[in-house]
Amino acid sequence: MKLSIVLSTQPAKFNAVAFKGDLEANVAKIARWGYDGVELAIRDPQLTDADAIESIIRRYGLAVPAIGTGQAWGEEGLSFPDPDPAVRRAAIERVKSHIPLAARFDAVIIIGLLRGVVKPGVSQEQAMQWMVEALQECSAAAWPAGVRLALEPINRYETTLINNVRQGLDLIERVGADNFGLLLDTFHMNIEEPDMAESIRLAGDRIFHFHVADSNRWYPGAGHLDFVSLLGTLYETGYQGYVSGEFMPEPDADAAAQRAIAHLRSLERQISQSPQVSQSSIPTS
Ligand code: LER
Ligand code: MN
Repeated sequence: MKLSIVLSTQPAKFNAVAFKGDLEANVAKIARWGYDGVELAIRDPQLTDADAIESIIRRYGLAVPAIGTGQAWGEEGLSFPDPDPAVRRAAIERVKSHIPLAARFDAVIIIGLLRGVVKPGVSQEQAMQWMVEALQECSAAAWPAGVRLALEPINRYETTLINNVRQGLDLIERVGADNFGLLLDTFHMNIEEPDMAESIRLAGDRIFHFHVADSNRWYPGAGHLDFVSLLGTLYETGYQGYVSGEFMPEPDADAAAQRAIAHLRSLERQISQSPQVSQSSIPTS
């Protein structure tokens, strides 16, 4: 099982990112605890030193399976369905600006809250249309670099645009790009999916990335989700990617990260022995 954890490269308000601040110190700890990768949350690639980030991460032997873009919404208000065309354009250009770094690491670009919310005066259908057009443009720009984009269904309290897997699959149809898929997050799924395992099966080979948090958005093991069933079902789909921790820094970031990996590794044998999974279909670290 390949495990990663979300790490922010710049200060941000989003509270389910456990690690912020000194990049090298955080990368060193994450590697020492046994993670295989770090998922980078990057607000604006132009404000980061890609060579420096790459050299630190490679020095510690970690992979970067995904790059999160939501801080451009959280900190700057950029989004695909904004009524202001300049904001929509800036959101699209911001996603495109992640492509070179994503290509270096073979990382998926995450479209979480950057897809936005429906603002007053904009209809749901207009917002959807702008989002589809933006995703088509970004997927087309990423294709020559071999980069994939993953949209994350997010619970209803954060957006009305794509809350569940079924809507995500309909969106994939509308976007019509082979390098566009889904990121499933167990926290959002626990709120929105009638049957989480069934939704994982439904998403199947369109799952490009996977976030784990427990039912309370604390580290896996702190709530009541059944990770043996969920991850067993994930690997049953043929998923070979990373399982990435995105949870609250509770009781503190270090404890949460260590408890998460201890819990998930302790379940590995059970997951591989669950009826639907054969050992060979779980990617090894
Ligand atoms: C980001 O991955 C996420 O899960 C969202 O809750 C962001 O608000
Ligand atoms: Mn998430």
